[in-house]
Amino acid sequence: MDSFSYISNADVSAIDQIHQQYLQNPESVDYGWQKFFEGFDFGYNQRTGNGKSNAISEDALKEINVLNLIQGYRMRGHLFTKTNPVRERRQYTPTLAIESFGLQASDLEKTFAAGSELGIGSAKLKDIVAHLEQTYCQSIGAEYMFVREPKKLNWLKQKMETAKNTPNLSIEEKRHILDKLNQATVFENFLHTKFVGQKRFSLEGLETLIPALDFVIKYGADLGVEEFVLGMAHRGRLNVLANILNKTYDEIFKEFEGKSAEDEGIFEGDVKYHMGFSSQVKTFTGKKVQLRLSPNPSHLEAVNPVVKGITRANMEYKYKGDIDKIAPILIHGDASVAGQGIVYEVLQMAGLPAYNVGGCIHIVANNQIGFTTNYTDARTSTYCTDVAKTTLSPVFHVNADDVEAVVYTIKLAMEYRQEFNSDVFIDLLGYRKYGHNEGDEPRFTQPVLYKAIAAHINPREQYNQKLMAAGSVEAALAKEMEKDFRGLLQDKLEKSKSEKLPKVKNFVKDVWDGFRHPVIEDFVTSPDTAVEAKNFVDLAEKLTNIPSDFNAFSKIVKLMKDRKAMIANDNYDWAMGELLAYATLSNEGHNIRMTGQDCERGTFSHRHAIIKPEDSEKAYNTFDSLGKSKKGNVYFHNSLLSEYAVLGFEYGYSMVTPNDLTIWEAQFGDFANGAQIIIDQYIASASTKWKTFSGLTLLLPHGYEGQGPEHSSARLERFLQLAANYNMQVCNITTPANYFHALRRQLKRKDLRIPLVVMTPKSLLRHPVCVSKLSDFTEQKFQEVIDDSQVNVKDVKRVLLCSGKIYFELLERQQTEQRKDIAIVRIEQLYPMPETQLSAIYSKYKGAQFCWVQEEPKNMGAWLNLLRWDSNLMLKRISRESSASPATGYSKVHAVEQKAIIDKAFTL
Ligand SMILES: Cc1ncc(C[n+]2csc(CCOP(=O)(O)OP(=O)(O)O)c2C)c(N)n1
Repeated sequence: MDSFSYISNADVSAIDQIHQQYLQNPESVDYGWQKFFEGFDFGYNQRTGNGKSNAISEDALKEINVLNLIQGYRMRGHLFTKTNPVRERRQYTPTLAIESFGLQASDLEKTFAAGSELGIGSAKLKDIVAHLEQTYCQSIGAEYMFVREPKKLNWLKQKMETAKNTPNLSIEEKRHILDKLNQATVFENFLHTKFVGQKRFSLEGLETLIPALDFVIKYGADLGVEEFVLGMAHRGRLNVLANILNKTYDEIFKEFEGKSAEDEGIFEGDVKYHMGFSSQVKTFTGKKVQLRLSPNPSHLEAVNPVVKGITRANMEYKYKGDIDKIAPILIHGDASVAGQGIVYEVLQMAGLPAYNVGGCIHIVANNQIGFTTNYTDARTSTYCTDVAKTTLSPVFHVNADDVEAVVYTIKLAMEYRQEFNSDVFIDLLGYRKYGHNEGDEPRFTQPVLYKAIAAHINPREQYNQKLMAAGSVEAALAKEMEKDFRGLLQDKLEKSKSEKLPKVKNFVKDVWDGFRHPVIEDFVTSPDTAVEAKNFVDLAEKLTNIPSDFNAFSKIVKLMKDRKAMIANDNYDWAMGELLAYATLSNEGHNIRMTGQDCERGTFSHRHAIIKPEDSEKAYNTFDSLGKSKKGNVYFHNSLLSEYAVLGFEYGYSMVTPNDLTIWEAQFGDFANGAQIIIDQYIASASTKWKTFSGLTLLLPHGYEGQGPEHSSARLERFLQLAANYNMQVCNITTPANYFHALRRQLKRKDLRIPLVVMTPKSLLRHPVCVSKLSDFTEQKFQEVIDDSQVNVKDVKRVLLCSGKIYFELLERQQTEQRKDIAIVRIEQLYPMPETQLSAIYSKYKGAQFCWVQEEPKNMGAWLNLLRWDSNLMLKRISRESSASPATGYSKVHAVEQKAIIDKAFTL
């Protein structure tokens, strides 16, 4: 299809029709037409003195052409900008020449009412074109006409066309920009000469990122932002740390010298361009702003949901829900923003009630290359930012050499974010002066581009020349700035040689003050998590009440009745154990947040935390029945169909909420594999790499019930393989009360928070034996190991050690065969291994044979990990044989395999 259609070819009668429609109801035609006919009627009436117009002359039609020209610039002007500092842009057709719109050079001097559409009133065509060229085709390319909400669209149009997208900065601001550019440039150059060949992922070619950030913080502060949470990858990170977050230069130099931090314990650190940092800075106009740069792994874009989660949690609690006081800034690479699916997942979250953070400022540090890969191999889309269109977020492509345009655009973006609380993108188009890192030779792969780059003057020099030419600064100023700053860096370098690195600080230290890394002693016994019986029952009663004016669905009425019966009969099921953990924690003032696919009801229909009346979709949170007993918020949110972004978000949320319980539930446990990056890079290793803490809880349905390969295993083995340094707790729990205590324990360790991974049940949710008594909740605490209370030690010849759901199958056989010679002992926590409790079991059943029974194949489940603990255990394994797939897809085969395991366990 031709990419464009022109009014000059339009059917006049069709326009007439629109005109007639407009005369009847102006609102019924498009906004552009409304504007046109307003002008047209006005002109016509002026000429004829007549109130009515019925026909359109050729002359008047040209007004439509001009209007269409204006629309053309708005829609496609970004294709014809001067935004690429080092390359010719691709050629797009048709162009925006007036001829493309049915206009000729002879029309240039004619006056058109359509000029009022631009806010300049009736104007000559040549002035209209100049206005459009200045607005849409210089250093800023605006993509925004896809924005559907008229309010946003008109706001953007009006802002850009009034200012002609032309910066208007004071001398003071200009000097400040020069100063920031000077810092950015000299800092890189200094590192380049002092630490030759060391990787730093230089910002050179995109130095204007530094004034851009400096000004977004300033403008943000002017508009009420008190805190920014930033996420970015390697490129330019050191420069941002030094020149935006004010990490001291000597600290950075020490890191270059390879000095380790004065740290004890299990902290292992990370390379300097992954570490997080936070500081309070003052804008150059004197306003205080809190900045936090989240640590990030090498996995590009993984930090995005984490930043959003941190922002959301602080927005909710620190800023009492004021969406305008805290804002996230994500800095992307051009290759990664186009290539990584997590970017899309995170964008899709932006407007959802569970994840909204009031809009994010996305900046793409676009150096037009990904490692050695050209954009032609890196994406199909025209721009690397095209994903922004999925959520109709405006995008501004800016020439990174034009620092004033960059500053102007960042201001516009910041204002847009505050005005509409939605996402906005800035594509900062520069280049990369060196290779991917400083040791890389870029001419292997981009010989032509790098010739152009070698001859290119850096943005600071360009700006300096521009200011000098305009008489805004004296010739000596830039030189002085450079000399002074170089001198300062040299001093800091000298200083850095003498001392060790100070202790690394958690980038949310203020939140985690008083918390520490775990040590072995922390796991000898679990903290007290029991609750008072009267309170427990009171909360249970309240939780099972349905408000009298709530027209509940009959099955919900029955469910609540059944739950009430559990209280009366003293046998609480899994759901009650779980919900009462939340109720009691809320009653003690803790907030609870659970998200996950379909978690409000629960995939297996066990939770029903949020219910709907029979005749409407209006949700009722059953925790509202707690009334005043609910002291902390209890939120359940069905998530979007994502694992990676959702888990990342919840991880980020938990990074700043040590006193709240944050939970992510996977639909089936193995779907967590879509979020493996978050599990590997954050949950398992963040505390040892970055000294950050989290008490995030993962609920992963797990158990072999003949449901096939995808729905049986939460891949317990992977979590156990990742487990070390007390980085997480991995549990496979068999009783509602123990689950209750495990959840409560998350907040009851005095000065520790550790992620908890629970293999949660499916069939056990309704298993008649999988119930707990009131006293289990009120007199117990978490039991890492549960011994067999039905056997006499002296009779026992074999001890079956097991974990999770298979216990109930073993128990059934033990009971049917009335076996007193076989004891079944449950290991409820598989990491940290409850060594003390297990030693007691070994001593107690000394002389008996110990077998490990698992339903997972030999190469999965806990087996291999058990060998890691004690190769002398001489444990005998009873399980499925090694298998490439977690489970059979045939339920009959499953039943045979399962029976074989139980048979073997009971055959001495
Ligand atoms: C998910 C992921 N895949 C691959 C890599 C390896 N890698 C590191 S940087 C890079 C190129 C990134 O290009 P871009 O996003 O344009 O950022 P730039 O380095 O050019 O600033 C690659 C492929 C990575 N870090 N993460």
